[in-house]
Amino acid sequence: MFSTNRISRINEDIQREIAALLRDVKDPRVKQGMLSVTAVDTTADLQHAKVYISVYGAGSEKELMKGLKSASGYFRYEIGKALSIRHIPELHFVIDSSIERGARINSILGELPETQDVVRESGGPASRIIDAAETAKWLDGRDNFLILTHRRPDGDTTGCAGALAQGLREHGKTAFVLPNPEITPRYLRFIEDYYPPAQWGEPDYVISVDTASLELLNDNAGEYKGRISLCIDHHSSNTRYAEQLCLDTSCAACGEIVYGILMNLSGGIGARAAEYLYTAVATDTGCFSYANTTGDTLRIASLLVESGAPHRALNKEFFRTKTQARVKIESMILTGIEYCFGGAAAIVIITREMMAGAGADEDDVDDISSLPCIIAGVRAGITIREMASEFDCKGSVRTTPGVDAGAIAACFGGGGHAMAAGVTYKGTVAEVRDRIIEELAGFL
Ligand SMILES: [Mn+2]
Repeated sequence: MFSTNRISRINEDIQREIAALLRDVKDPRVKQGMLSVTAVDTTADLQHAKVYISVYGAGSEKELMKGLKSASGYFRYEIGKALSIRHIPELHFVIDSSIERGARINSILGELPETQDVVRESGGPASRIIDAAETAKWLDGRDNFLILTHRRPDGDTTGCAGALAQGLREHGKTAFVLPNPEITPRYLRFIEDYYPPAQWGEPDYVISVDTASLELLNDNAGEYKGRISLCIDHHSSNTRYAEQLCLDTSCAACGEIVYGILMNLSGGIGARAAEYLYTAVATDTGCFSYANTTGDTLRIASLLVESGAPHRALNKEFFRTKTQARVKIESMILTGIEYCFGGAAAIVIITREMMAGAGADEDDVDDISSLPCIIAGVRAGITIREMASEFDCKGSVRTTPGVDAGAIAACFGGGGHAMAAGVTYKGTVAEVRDRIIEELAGFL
């Protein structure tokens, strides 16, 4: 017989292993919906283990159980390789319908990083890391929320904010989105219906979405910066400024995390929130074509479509439609493209003069930094953009696997993901270009 401590460690190990292995199972019966392993209960003699599975999304639980049963030999074999226990218990899968139980352990969205011993950007101790189920529980017990979006708002931050506000309202809560002064017409409709009325008082809880650090918030969010209760994010560069952080860096879009939270909160998602989240996920993945797209991304997108997201119209609107100004600026960019390192890097520059010449606004250059990476052989695509003045530049780094965009950006004090990162630079576009080429030499 094993001690309770030892058994609970074994339970955790088995749970973690099965959660990871589930991603590799190809059986379509197991692939339906979103699965999470909420708990494992192993008998003291190690003969049997109950594995509690929670499932979101359509599909037959009966078929799922059959699929899991047929995969259990594979699970036991892999667990045997990973864990040093002399007997691998027989696995018995049980559907766990209790959200309470799910709240205790893993989210559907995988393992969360350990809380690091850091001081929060806002001054307090490091954020407490919570998963989607815990986040839902936290929201469920509170009310009167204000949601913040980031500077230069994109489809992910606005889609998440709108969906969260909508989902919270459908759940009987009061929720608003702080007006974003930099919002463009492209994404306005996702948040403007949730702007607080003039007579609204103070929020009780402030939430930020898709926002890695406090400096990414607009000035009008200033009064809330020191009191953000919850941050929902997928950036590994998150500075842990909020009291609680629901972070999953394996997600291509923050929208995937918000989906998990709303499913935990209400067990379903309405058509409006589905539309917003589909946009969030689609725009952060270049319509599911960037390398950040995972099976989970596609599964969530499919569940969002089933919940009423008008994917055809959204894909047409966001990916198959270009303004004349966009076509013009793209043609200017492509004409001026510069190759370095034998074509492994492509650098494009967008000056204010080019923007004016094309008659382009912010919406017209949305996600333009993905452009240099469409060229064959390019492993690092750099877009340098002149911003408010000629000494005020923004660089975007997009890379293919194996070249760390975040590390390149870090040379300039910037940050982001492994394949997409950004920097701001005080200097001219020509200076940034020279410095980036210097730094790139170490990466290509
Ligand atoms: Mn995002």
